[in-house]
Amino acid sequence: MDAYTLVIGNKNYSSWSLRPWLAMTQAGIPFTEHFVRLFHGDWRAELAKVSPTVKVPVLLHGDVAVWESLAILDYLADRHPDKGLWPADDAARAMARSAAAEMHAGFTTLRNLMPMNLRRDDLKGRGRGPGLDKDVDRVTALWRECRERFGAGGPFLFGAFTNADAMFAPVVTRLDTYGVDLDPVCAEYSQAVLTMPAFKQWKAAALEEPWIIDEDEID
Ligand SMILES: N[C@@H](CCC(=O)N[C@@H](CS)C(=O)NCC(=O)O)C(=O)O
Repeated sequence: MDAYTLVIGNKNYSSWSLRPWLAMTQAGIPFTEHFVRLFHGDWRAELAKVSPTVKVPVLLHGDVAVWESLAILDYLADRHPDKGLWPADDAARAMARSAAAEMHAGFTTLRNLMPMNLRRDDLKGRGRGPGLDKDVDRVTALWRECRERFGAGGPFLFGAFTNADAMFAPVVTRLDTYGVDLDPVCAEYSQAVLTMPAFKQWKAAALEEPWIIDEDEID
């Protein structure tokens, strides 16, 4: 079997890179990490050699390149059906995939006003602006619905960890970093993500990174 290489950007900032990295690490799917330091030196030229969009993440697998975080998660779920990356139950899987697609395509205001920054602990109460409440209300309602309908088997949206949690993990960090008050169900869910060993491993590496990027540059 060909080995996987996951091309990622700076762990402090690259919310899209976090998604497949977290899923692969949590699922125990081995991969080699190919780090590209974003917005430094010839990073675009380096990235252009492996990424059709000149963005991260990209999964390289033999002569296959998979880009877009959600497509990478789907590719992994297809190739590793034993890992439960999507819920087995049809209704749960439909909702998990819808929620993941909604995340991939949306929550733009939240993403713009609250860029991921795992190192900063001085941003509580910041990042507010027009349209934020609508995004926060929607994402928290969605998390509550997933938990209430399908979460009985564990602490994640669909009980056990799935790709849906990988997609929302950066939002969990943003609401935490910017000090958004959460209802008990969402607070408990957030803690489940923030304390999972794979996330802690990513965050520890992010805290070691010395580089500072203008957050307006990155999504
Ligand atoms: N829709 C893409 C978004 C990828 C993306 O925007 N990645 C950012 C880093 S988090 C990036 O590569 N930015 C570099 C640039 O836009 O030039 C995905 O889901 O993977």
